[in-house]
Amino acid sequence: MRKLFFIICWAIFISGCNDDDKPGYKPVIDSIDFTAAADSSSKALINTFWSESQQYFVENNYGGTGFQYWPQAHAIDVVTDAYIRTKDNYYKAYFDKWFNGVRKGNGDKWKNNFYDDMEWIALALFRMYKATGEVKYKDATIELWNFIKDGWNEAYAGGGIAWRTVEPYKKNACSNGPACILAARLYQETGDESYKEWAVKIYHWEKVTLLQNDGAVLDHIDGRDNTLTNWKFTYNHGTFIGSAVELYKIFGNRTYLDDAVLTANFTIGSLVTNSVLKLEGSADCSTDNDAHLFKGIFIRYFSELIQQDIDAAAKKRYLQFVKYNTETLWTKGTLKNPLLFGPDWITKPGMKTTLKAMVSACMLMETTALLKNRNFL
Ligand code: 7K2
Repeated sequence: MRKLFFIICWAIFISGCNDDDKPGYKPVIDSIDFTAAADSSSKALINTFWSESQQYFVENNYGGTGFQYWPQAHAIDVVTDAYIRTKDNYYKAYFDKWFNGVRKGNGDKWKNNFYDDMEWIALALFRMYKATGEVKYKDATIELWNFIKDGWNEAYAGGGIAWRTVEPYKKNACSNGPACILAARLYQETGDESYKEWAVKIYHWEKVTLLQNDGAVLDHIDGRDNTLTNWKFTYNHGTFIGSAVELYKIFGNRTYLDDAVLTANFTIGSLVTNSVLKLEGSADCSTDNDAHLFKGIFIRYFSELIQQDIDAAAKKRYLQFVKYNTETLWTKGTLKNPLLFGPDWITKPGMKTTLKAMVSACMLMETTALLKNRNFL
């Protein structure tokens, strides 16, 4: 009898351990308070990088006070994450200041020569609108959308939104994925069919042109001779996943989820170092580097996929991946006093870091707290 009892206990223990034996699974620890970690990360972002006199986030923590448009979007996205999660007016208080400071920093207008930059800002404004109901954020989103859609042309590469106004032939993943997400969200908000048509058109162009059979999303195509540049950055995979998720929400067609899962599998299998999203750009923070922001963008849209009705085993593996990345960042890649993140989630930064590196890691911390709050973790 006693023996039988032990056999049953052993069988239960073994079945509980099973998943950890599969490739891609890592044993995890449960000691981190993800909510507290996200609170301190988002507050450190604000305390270290927000300029109260300029009303925007400065570029680094070692004296660079310059303005760059696109990281502003991702920095306020972290504040929006924190506000949605906590409903704390401390975070909300930054929205209006940011709205004024960023428009001013961009030359007293929202328009910019980079289509991708306008898209990031528009996505951030739209989230601010959804979180607060403040109509001026929505109006600015639509103002930006009207510039963004002018970036589409069929003279080169059969379609797609150009990366920037002066090169109508260069069509990049970073100027199409976010545009599709934006159009799809504006359709869901307004019911205006033209947004839906844009979202579908952009998605299919990106799928046919930049998506590979293994799920990789190539960086761009030059429509003058249709050469593809095969750089594979995490953020481009993230925004393709995000656009597939938005279209799935609209149409309920599982092909979109299948596309997203393929690209998610490619990213977590190939764009990693020991199961942690890899360092993109240089390890050095003494010069600015756009690539330092990429991983957090992937995580934002990857987490949207996790929250859909996908295969249970994939969902479990994805959650494990997010958790392992967060644990690694927090235990190995974080300077705790003062709280700073660098561009490599496996390595502690020195005292110098950039807004882009900081924001990217903060997105991971906020995402993990959100998944925890929603009982996914
Ligand atoms: O070639 C583009 C883009 O396709 C590529 O992924 C990156 C790699 O470089 C340029 S774009 C540089 C930044 C400009 N605007 C905002 C960001 O989306 C973009 O990374 O570094």
